[in-house]
Amino acid sequence: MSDFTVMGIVNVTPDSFSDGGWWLDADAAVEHGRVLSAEGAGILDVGGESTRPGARAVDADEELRRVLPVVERLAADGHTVSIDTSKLAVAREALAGGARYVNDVTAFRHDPGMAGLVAETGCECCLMHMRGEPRTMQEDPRYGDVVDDVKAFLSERAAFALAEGVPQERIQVDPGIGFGKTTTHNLQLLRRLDEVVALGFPVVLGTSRKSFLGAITGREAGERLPGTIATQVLGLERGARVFRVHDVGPVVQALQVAAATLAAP
Ligand code: HH2
Repeated sequence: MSDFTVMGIVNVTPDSFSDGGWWLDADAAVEHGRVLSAEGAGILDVGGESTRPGARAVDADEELRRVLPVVERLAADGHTVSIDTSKLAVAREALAGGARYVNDVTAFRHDPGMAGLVAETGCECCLMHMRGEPRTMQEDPRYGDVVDDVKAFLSERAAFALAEGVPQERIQVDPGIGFGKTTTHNLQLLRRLDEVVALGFPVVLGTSRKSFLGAITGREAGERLPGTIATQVLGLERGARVFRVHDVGPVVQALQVAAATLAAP
């Protein structure tokens, strides 16, 4: 009931929404990953392309140039490294370089061959819900019932991964907070996260510093840690298992206390 893993975010990008450019240099990114690990991150999620609303796409060569040295060095240190990419070529090189987890925000839609690669290499994967693509996803997002629609999408994507040979226990799912959703959609997904958990796959939750927290509190991205913690604790209580965050130390502490409370006799 109380097990959780914190996934620390290592953005090797010039334009990520809250820390773009901070860790673009490989040495800085590796050092940042080591710090997040020391703070309690069980997985380090290395990404070389921003997916913020309106973000510009990056080609595979540029993405690899950014992430590969960072993946290789963190993996060589013994950290569990996830590659945050939707490109087959990037995932392939990152796995060869020691990554053990593929975090694909397109849930294998951008590159269906990704499922076969995950099956072949025996790594784990996260399938995330997104409406449309980052460039346009925030243009008037609409759903029938957002929770039902996200569940149907994730079920279909998980069935695809299973059919391609990825074993059930290596699949995790993510409702994709902030990806083609209004503030109300994000809050409905959080409030009813237990329904996503009921699909039977470990649920990954990524709320860290996101704009719906700013819409509620009026705070800038760098000031959204308290709001982030509120959502992560609620997510734990509803059964989420992996928490993707920028501020690892404070979130680990909050989740330790929340987990101990939930486990109290
Ligand atoms: N959110 C972001 C990127 N990748 N992956 C998963 N599984 N879930 C998420 O919620 C998620 C994700 C966006 O956050 P960040 O990496 O900080 O920003 P950017 O995409 O601008 O680099």
